[in-house]
Amino acid sequence: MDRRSFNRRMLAGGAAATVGVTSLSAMASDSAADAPRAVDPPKTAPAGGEVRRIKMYAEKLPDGQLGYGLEKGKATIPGPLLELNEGDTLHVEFENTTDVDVSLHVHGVDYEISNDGTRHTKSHVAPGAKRTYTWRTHAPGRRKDGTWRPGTAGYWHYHDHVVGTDHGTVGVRKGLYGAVIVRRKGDLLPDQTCVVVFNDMMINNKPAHSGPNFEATVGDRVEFVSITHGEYYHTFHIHGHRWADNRTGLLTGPDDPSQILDDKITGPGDSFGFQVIAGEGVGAGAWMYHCHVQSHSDMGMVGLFLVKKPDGTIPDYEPHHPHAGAEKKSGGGGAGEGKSNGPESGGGKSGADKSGGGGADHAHH
Ligand SMILES: [Cu+2]
Repeated sequence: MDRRSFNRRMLAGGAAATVGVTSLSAMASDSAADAPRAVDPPKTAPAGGEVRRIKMYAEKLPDGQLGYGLEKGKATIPGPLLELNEGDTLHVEFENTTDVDVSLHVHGVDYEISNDGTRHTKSHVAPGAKRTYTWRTHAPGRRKDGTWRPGTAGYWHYHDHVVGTDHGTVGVRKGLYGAVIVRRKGDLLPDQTCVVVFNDMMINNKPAHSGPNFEATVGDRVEFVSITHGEYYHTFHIHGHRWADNRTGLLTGPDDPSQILDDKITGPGDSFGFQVIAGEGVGAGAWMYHCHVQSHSDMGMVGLFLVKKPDGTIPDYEPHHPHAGAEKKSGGGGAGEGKSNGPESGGGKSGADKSGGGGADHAHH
């Protein structure tokens, strides 16, 4: 993970306004390694056009769930985070190591029907077999008739479409899903990306009240991708941070009309994403994120965004006795079957869940 901009931008709220070019160059000549530099502009996405090839495996995890992985034996729930830039082409050499038919079906990007990952198009993969799925992306532009064609950029996702039923209902329930991010040239790149999948009454197929947690340091640019699967609607809410309700979650300037949110409703098949500056204006802390449907949060659809101070500490947070309200309650409402099935999933280390098994910190069942 690129930490170069580690806690620099935390100053943006206050000091940066008064730090002009002059004082910056003064600091530069001073070149003390620990001197705060207020403006390291974030890296941005390059123009697309690359042709990339990856291997992907569908695997049965030790606990009986299913996962996608980039290497054999390394499958996770969610599956690997796949990032593309508009114009890129991705060839996914897909191998099914499970004992049932599996597929890879993607949302948002361009593909020919033979790459649909559905049974009726015979684009699924038998046990032990391989297949290459090709996904393409494009930049926005004018069609010949003068109308505007949007680009592929967005927060998308992939999932199985054949395990259990012709809609992959069992495959998705057991963990065969992951995030796809397609960026425009110039989009700001985050320091890390956290993928949060509301799947029935679980988050990333973890047991209730066990996260996942995500760690960052104040000032980090952190990207969240929210995906919803299963039977229920959910609302994604995060404490202490807000985002813009548009494709990147960022305002493009003072006149950008996008609404600012800290809670967004999602239903099965939905995905969206955004970036925040960790702790901006509010500081370090164990900031809760959760589904805001009351019975769902009570039943454990909650995790922590652990924003550390530069010295690594988190105010008012004791990992083994979280104040995060994660104490077990006797599920109200009954608005769901509470399928908090299964033991710890294969990891949830998709792309960026840096906490690894951090959720275990407060896995009180
Ligand atoms: Cu919910």
